[in-house]
Amino acid sequence: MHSKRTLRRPALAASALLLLPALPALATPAQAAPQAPARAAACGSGAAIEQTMRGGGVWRMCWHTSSTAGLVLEDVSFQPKGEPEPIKVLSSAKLAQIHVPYDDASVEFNDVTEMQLGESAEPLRPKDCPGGVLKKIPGVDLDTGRTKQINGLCVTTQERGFAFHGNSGDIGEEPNRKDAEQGQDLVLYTVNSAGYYHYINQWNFSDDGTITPKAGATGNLSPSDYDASDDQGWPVGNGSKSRATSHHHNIFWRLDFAADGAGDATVEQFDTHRSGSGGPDRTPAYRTTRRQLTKEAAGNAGPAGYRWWRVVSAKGKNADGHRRSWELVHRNQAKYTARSFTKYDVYFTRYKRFEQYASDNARFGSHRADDVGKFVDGEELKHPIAWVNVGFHHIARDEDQTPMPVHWQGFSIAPRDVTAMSPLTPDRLRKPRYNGEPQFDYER
Ligand SMILES: [Cu+2]
Repeated sequence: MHSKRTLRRPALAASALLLLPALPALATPAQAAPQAPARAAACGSGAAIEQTMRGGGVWRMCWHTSSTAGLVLEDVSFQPKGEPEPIKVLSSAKLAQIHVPYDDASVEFNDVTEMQLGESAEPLRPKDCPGGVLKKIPGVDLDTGRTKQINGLCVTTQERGFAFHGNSGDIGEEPNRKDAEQGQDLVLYTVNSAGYYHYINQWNFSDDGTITPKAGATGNLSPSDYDASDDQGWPVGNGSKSRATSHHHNIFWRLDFAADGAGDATVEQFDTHRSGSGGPDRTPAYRTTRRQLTKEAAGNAGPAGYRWWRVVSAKGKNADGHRRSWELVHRNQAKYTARSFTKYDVYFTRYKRFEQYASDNARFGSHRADDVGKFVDGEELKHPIAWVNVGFHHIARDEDQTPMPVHWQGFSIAPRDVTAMSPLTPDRLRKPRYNGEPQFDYER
């Protein structure tokens, strides 16, 4: 009888095991013809992407692929409309693990490191990348098992709905006007298989400076999982004969911030607590406190999102004199607490070259600490690396057949005080009188 593991992920499990002894190559050389020649040089061996958004801002970044994480982004900057220079946000950003433990306690997968997610890019067709451009990345030729170049990275733009909608009379403009604009994202994605699952590894870069990494799970439920081996499962199919075993998808991203181009940013944690009891005709008072994390740390966003973090630029200030920062907007859907690296939503660690994956990190050298839970060991938090963990407990449903509808997990990196006003604020409202407490003519 086959082991469940082999049955779950037949093709890749075998190839991944064969590859293990020769694994250390972390990155494959850059792919694809570089565009924007002037910037390509700055990307070293990587390729450049430069996109001017409809709202006037410009996203710039370099990219390459690795055999583990797949798409790796470097030197990500945004130049809001009106700013003289690009504002650097990230030095590097990538998937740091997809950890999939099954509720029957039989197996747990590390799809990025063990399954070599980056080696299983699926070819994309023009219709898989509406309005965009397909770039060549390495994929595996299923006939020969060899790596070949495929159209695997989509670079496109997408509508994101309202960017804003407001009435300028509220801030004292006469005559008042309605302002409304539709927002736009620069979107990058690859599709990588891990056994029966296909993961969409996607990065959205919004015209307001927000970055949203997200992973979409699709493909098919594992054919060998319809056995309710967790003594529960969910009946999928006619009657209750087939019961799909539930499991978690714990997805991690690693972010090396370069706030304003420097690695010496600080990290601040904000906590909001109820500070008064209120009364029959008063709501309770709330108080938000801030503290700088001076040592490596891990934490949870809290059930109601009452804790959050921001990475603060050491040198950059906006025109209002406020320090530039980038906030992690994090809402964990499910928390798997059985492993030290899944206990927390966010980990901040001091940069170390050999700390690259949220789990299974020692696969690339036995001297390396194995997971992000162990990276947090009391060191001073210089050059902070953010590790973001977003969990999902997958209890399958009838609709998960077939192919399974995409289920997304992700978070956002939102600018906080990067510019004095929103980068999308209409030019006629970019005036001192609309920045800060509004002034009305009858007051003047
Ligand atoms: Cu699943």
